[in-house]
Amino acid sequence: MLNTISSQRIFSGIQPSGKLTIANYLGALKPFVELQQSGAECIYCIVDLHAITVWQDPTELKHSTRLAAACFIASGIDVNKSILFNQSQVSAHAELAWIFNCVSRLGWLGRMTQFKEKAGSNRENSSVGLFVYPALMAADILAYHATHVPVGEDQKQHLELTRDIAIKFNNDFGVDFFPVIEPIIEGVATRIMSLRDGTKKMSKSDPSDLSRINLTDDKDTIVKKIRRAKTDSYPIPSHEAEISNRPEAKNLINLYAALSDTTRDSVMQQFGGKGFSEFKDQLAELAIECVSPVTHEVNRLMDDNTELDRILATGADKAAIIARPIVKKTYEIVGLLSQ
Ligand code: AQP
Repeated sequence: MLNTISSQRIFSGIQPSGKLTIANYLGALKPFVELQQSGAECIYCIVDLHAITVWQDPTELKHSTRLAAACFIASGIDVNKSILFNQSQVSAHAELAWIFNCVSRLGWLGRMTQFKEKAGSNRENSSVGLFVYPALMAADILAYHATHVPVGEDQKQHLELTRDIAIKFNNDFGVDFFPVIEPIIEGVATRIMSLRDGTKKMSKSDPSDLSRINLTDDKDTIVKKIRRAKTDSYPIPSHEAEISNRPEAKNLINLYAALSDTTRDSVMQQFGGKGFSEFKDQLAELAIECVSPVTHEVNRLMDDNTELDRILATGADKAAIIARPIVKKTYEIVGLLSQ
């Protein structure tokens, strides 16, 4: 798919809700770079307004936003080819989100599994922002009339909602204004799981640092985390049929396949029947090979906050030029008087 969409407009984002992980790299940043290389017009956003749907320490949030920007650039996003900015600097996102809050139905939002997972048993005490998160995500994408959105598997339901919102808006107002977007969810890295629990996705906000590999982890930390990754007491599976009830084994095999650009089958052919110890050492080596150059560059970029802030502000100016007329036209369609 990647090579057939060079004439399209790509939008995607990452929350600065912690340190970016190897799952964010494999599931998002790496495909973002491939899309940039395909020649498509790419708009990448650090979605800080999404991050504050759960509590963020203000000083930490600023740091995490710059860190995320550094991770994008260190992973290969070229700010002269792609637009990179943080969401709160472009008011179109919040403005369009309000319109979409009025288009979305309570029932649609109530069915979102991410809300149910994040709100957990404390639903009554979760923020309204967390509930309407998917309407803001629809605004992020549709403010640019983006056509394609690369994401990991966890965002699939939100993208279906973006399609529903675009269709309902167009029907309600009798227009053909918002595009019905196509998700791009490809490869073995679309759902990397926690190193401590193969049934939970790897998340930058997981309370356990051992559950994930951060893009800022040093070599020793990566080795330690992979050695301590949960496995079972059986040998490595040799066939697809043997992994269905072994989430931790499946996850490490997936991670190996993603890092070595190969398939799960070929990893199982190489290691099937062996113990996890040698496999984990080789997996740690691959993870270090992937993460170390990024970490090195991130550290260099984080030495100059002024330059990172300048890059984000320049990106925001470019993004606003695209989004402003789309919001203006939306207001006109809805019947809001504006200059
Ligand atoms: N485990 C994952 N495997 C593959 N892709 C993943 N992504 C996230 N986790 C995985 C992809 O990374 C992009 C950015 O995600 P996000 O920051 O917007 O929010 P998220 O999906 O909720 O990611 P996290 O790391 O789990 O953040 P927190 O802990 O704050 O909720 C998306 O494309 C996502 O699919």
